Amino acid sequence: MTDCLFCKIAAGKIPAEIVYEDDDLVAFRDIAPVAPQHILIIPKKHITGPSSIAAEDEQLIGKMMRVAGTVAADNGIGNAFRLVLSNGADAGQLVFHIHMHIIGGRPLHWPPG
Ligand code: D5M
Repeated sequence: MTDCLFCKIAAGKIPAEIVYEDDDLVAFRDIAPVAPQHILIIPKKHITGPSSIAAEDEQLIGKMMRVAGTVAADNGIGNAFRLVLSNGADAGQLVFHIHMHIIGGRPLHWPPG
């Protein structure tokens, strides 16, 4: 998608602090961290959000979840982290390219805000 911030990051057209990249996924540090460790992982494919995941995306989204764990381990987050996906503006989604927050580095409480 031409006018998507995260598509531009995935394509290297906008700089980001990338911590992981492969053919399908990119992970980069969140520009507004809510914890000492706050990384976003996205598919390079433009998917608007969780409710737009098609059957053909199941393997890709499964991979995104699996790699989130290795990204956490490789960046010193350890075993205590939270994965967050928001769907829709009323749920706080600001960027309409699916992204999973990997949040850690401090005790995390429930419920979130
Ligand atoms: O989260 C969208 C997240 O995207 C939010 O935590 C800020 C982050 N963000 C926005 N622009 C950038 C850039 N340029 N680099 C890194 N991170 C960014 P949401 O779940 O949609 O509320």
